[in-house]
Formats: sequence, structure tokens, C-alpha cells
Amino acid sequence: MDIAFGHTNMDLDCLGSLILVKKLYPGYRLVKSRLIHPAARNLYNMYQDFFDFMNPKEIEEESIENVIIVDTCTADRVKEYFSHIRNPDPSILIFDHHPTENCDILGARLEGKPFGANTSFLGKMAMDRGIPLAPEEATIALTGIYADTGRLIYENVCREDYEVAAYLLDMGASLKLVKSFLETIKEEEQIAVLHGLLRTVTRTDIQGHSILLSYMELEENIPGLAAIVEKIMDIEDPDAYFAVFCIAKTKTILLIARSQKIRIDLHELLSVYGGGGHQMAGSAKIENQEGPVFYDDFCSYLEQSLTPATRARDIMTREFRTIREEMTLMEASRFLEEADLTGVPVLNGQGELKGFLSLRDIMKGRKAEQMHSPVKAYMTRKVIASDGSISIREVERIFYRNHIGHLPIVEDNKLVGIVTRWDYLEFKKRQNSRERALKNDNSPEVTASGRG
Ligand SMILES: [Mn+2]
Repeated sequence: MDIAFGHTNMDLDCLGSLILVKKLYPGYRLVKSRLIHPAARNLYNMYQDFFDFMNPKEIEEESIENVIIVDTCTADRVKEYFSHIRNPDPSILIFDHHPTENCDILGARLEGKPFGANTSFLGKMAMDRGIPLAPEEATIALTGIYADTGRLIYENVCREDYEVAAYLLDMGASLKLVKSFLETIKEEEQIAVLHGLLRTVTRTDIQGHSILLSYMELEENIPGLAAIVEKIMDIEDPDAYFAVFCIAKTKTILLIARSQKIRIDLHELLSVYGGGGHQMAGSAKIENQEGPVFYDDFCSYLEQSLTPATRARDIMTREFRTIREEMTLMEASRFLEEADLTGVPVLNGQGELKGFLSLRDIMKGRKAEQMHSPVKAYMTRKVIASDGSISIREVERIFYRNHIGHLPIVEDNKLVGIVTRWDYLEFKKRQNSRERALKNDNSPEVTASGRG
């Protein structure tokens, strides 16, 4: 017999992947996990007939020849199945979208693709082979993609996620149903935790990053904590959020983290705690530690381990033009035109920043027929300036709040640079291409033969 399964505590991406395995490898029977992730329960209940799952116990009597594993390459997450496989040496094929360098499944052939969802990986294969899907199957698969990509908006999203989503829509996937399966925060206890976290979460600046931290003690683990953490991420929009839950009943600490920045690599950060996940989403389970002690330790660990954020001084233009306050508006106007600028900082004889003159200010002088007046009569005196240590996020906030496009950077009373809208946009562009390059570097197209 040939079988396929995903990780323990099957989630929506797991189910999406499995429904496609059934199409791609029709001879394989699907085996269900003892645990189904709370977020996946409704979909599972609705569509169980489409999966036609076997229980792990039922495979005990069978001789298993081929095994397909989806959405994990960690032995620990599939041990519940292997304990029922009598055959000591089945051939194993893995399809996984997680960073696959840590594959520890004995003798497996590993196919890795860094797509946002694992379902996209199998969906791409089905699409390329022109395999038709029933609308229900397409709905299941699309739910898996939406779940793992935050509805196609997380940083992990690739072109392929979109392509496969389009293919699934063509196959009749229902967005209405997908949406209903994605509503994860419904239970009263989840809403209570959400409110509790919103009350207690703190925002701190660590190495220039805006970080959310929370600590909460729970009597027992409740389903869907990750969904609650993501909800708070949406509301608060930090660079990263680390939520520590101390579960009294099992005496374990659960750390759930989400990041929006490639510089805050959760996969790497949480590996110290034996945790795992992606760069942008990770979790760890910590045993035998006092909650408050762990929380304090973890906060100082973050202080030491986070790569510093980019600062205003890293992106500012150091070569900039200035004018003197005694210059006439006429001269200033010509100067701006020649230099092709829309505004310029104004300095006094000591080189101190005294104001900012924009085209708009010159217009006012022109209307009043005062072009021979000195710049200082028309310049904006209340210049919004900053020192170079502020984060890019703060630069952004200053631009938006004050409707300005130039931010002079002043240090020791001297103008040392200017951050313009252009500098900011260029930075965002570079950041995006760096993230893409990094993602492509990591594309784990390997055939691992790890033993474990
Ligand atoms: Mn997944």
C-alpha cells in the first residue's frame, strides 16, 4: 500500500496539499493525523468525504511501500504515523515549503520549494500537468494557500502562489467558502485572550525595530493562539511580535512569533529554543522553565540578537545643496531651478540650519512681488528635522504626519544630510529586491538524504 500524510496537528495548508496529492498520485491513500488544527476543523468536517482518510491505526496491518509527506520535513512532526508503519524501510518522498536544511527524516527524498504555501507547490504540479479539479477540491486547496500566505499578503508570497490561486479559481474554487473557513477567531475563549493581549501587549524599540512583546498565563492551551497573535499583528502593525504564553496545566511555555522584516529572521532566532518555522513566522515550546524568568531572559536575548535596523543616517543623502538666509528670493528661485530641486535647507553664517525654502514659499513671495526680499523673510522657520538615529519607520511617520518630503538630519547643530521621499522609496525598493534575492538563495531545491 502507498500512503500520504502531512504533519501532526494537520492545518489548512496540510489539507490543501493532501487533497492535491490525491489527484497527483491517485493510488495513494491519505492518513489523517490524530490531531486536527482548530483552524482546519470546520473545513475538515465539511469535506471529510473528499479526503477519505484512514486512521493511523488502520495502516498497521498493511505493508507500506511508498510514503509521501507534505508540509514538513521534521521527523518529530510525523512520528505519530511512523509508529504504525511496520515496514522498516519504505521509500519516502517529501514535498515541503519550509526551510529544508534541517530535514531529519531518514532516507527521504526531499523536494523543496520556498512558496508561501505548500499547497501552491503541489498545485503548481497539478496545474502544469493540466489535472482538472472538482470545485470542492479547488476550494480546499485555495483555503490552504490563503491560510499560509495571510490571504496572499505575507512576505513569503511568491508568484507561484498567485498562479496556483488563479488556476484554482478557474477550477471553480469558492472565495465565499474560503473566507468562511478562514474566520478563525470565533470562540469566546479566543476573544477573551485577544482582549487580554491587547490590554497587556507592550511596544518597545529594540535595535531600532518596533517590537511587540506580551506575556500571558493560561490555565490550559487554547486552540488558535497563532491566529490571535496574527490578529494583533494586523491591528498594531509592529516589525515583529513575540507572544509568550505560560500554560499552567502542562507546565510549558509557548512562544509564538511573527515578523514583517527580513532582518528579524524568526527561523534563526527561535532555533536557539529548539523552535522552528519560517523567517516570518515561528514558534517554540519550552519545557521546565518558570514563565516570568523565561520572559525576562527572552527579552534580553532579543536585545542581544536582533540585527540593528536601518537608520535615517544610513539612507540620507550626504551630498546636498543649501542656501544662505541672506540670498534673495529671486536668486533662490534660479538656484532651485538650476539644481532641479523643489526645496532647499537654509543655513546661517555659522552653518546652522535656520529654515527650509520650498517652491511654495517662493510662489508666495512672487505673488506679493517681493522677489528681492531675503530668503529668511519667506522661508519656513519651523523646520521639522531629526537626528540620524531614527528608524526608517519614524522617517515614514514624519513624512506622513507633516506632509513633507524632505527631512533634514542635524547632528551637533550641523546639517549632516537630508532624507528625501526619493531616498525613502529607493530604500524600500532595495529592501524589496534584497528580500527577493534572499528568498531565491534559500530556494531549497535539494535532494537530502538525512538520517534521523
Ligand atoms: Mn505550510
